[in-house]
Amino acid sequence: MAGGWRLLYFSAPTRGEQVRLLFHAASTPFEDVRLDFPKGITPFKHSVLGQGSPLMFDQLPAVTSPDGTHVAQVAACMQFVGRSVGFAPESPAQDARAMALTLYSEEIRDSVFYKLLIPAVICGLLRKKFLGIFCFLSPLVNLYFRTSKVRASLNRRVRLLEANLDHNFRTVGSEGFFCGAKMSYADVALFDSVRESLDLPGFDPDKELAEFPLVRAFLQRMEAVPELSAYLSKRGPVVEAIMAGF
Ligand SMILES: N[C@@H](CCC(=O)N[C@@H](CS)C(=O)NCC(=O)O)C(=O)O
Repeated sequence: MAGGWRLLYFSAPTRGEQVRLLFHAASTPFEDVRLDFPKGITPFKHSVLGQGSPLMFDQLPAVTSPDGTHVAQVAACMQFVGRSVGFAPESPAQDARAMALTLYSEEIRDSVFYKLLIPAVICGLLRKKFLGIFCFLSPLVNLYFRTSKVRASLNRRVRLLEANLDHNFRTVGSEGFFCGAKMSYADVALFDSVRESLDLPGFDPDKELAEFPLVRAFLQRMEAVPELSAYLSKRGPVVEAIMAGF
């Protein structure tokens, strides 16, 4: 492939969405290849393309750079794009922090976001497909997926993020970002995973963030970035964006 950047990911604004946000934040044009879940990935797998597959591990997201380099694993995609478009700390030590924060963002995604998204989509389907007849099953779905326990687990993670924002302020003197003085790929990753988790049913973001003023201010600052707000307001809330596909 020659030319520009390309992102392969499912249409749903889930794990790979942070890469889209990063391209938007950096005002970097990219080919946003949106695949249907779950079959859209098949034509790109090794079983079909052999060594020509752009998917290192037959998973999405996958990024291809203008010189044809393919990168997999979302944290590596974020670092690769971030370093290429000027959204990465310059020092190796700060870049290691950015990577650590991006991996932690993925822990939030796996242990909170996806765990709440699945029951939210099931409840949404019960409402949409069955005209609300089976809505009475929603509390059972939430019980089965232990959603209140999962929601409670976000608190201790956000507390650690608050401590990391405070650390960056004390060491670098930068107010507002996680790593160094400028916005980096780690900020975009955490903005995505925390914002979208808090947007899922059952959370009251104001209440959840009441004891974390730095995280709250961080989310507000990121939301005000014109390139991000333009994209996000067009896209809409995550559950609605996913439900639109059913
Ligand atoms: N650790 C990987 C996880 C990738 C992953 O689980 N991707 C899912 C979509 S979010 C996928 O490709 N599923 C389809 C499949 O495995 O066929 C990463 O960080 O990118």
